[in-house]
Amino acid sequence: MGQSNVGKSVIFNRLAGAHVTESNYPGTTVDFAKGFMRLDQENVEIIDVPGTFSLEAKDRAEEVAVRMLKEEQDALIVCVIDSSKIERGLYLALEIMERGYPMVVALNMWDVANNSNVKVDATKLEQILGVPVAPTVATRGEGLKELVLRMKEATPGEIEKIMGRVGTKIGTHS
Ligand SMILES: Nc1nc2c(ncn2[C@@H]2O[C@H](COP(=O)(O)OP(=O)(O)OP(=O)(O)O)[C@@H](O)[C@H]2O)c(=O)[nH]1
Ligand SMILES: [Mg+2]
Repeated sequence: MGQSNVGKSVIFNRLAGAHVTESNYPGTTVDFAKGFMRLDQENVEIIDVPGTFSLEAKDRAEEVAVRMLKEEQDALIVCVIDSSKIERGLYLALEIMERGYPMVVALNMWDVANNSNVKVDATKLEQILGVPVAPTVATRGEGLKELVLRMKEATPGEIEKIMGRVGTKIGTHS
């Protein structure tokens, strides 16, 4: 899951490879696509959904994503965030964690962030969120192996703890 245009379909196509039942080409996704990938010697189903800003769907494409999340109660969520606009993606990430889904974050567009003045500290973000965070450049396939490896460590984020950590930081005056 993730906002629009962050690279979800590119990641989906790369992970599912030849095992895609219906493909979502890069470009705005309005429906979902399913495929399979190998994880721990098992074939697991993966689903590509349209982008959504939040879990309060504002249009039909967003509704597809939100409905899919509700239907797939035992899903592991890969939350894809555009590293160059990280604060926008965090809102959805927190919402997903609040619902109790195990999650990993793909900090995609890592190349774009690195070519700009945005400096993202993936390790720090991982410490704050308490879920695995992997930088990726989906179009070049970079970081995807690591992303898949980190999926095994995904546990539901403990939202109260995160709020505590965020709160501590916000509340600190120098
Ligand atoms: N530079 C760069 N471009 C990327 C990267 N990942 C994806 N893109 C490009 O970003 C655009 C959007 O990718 P999509 O995979 O369609 O994005 P999406 O999140 O599925 O978009 P929606 O389905 O509309 O929500 C495409 O032109 C991709 O080629 C990346 O890591 N770096
Ligand atoms: Mg898409």
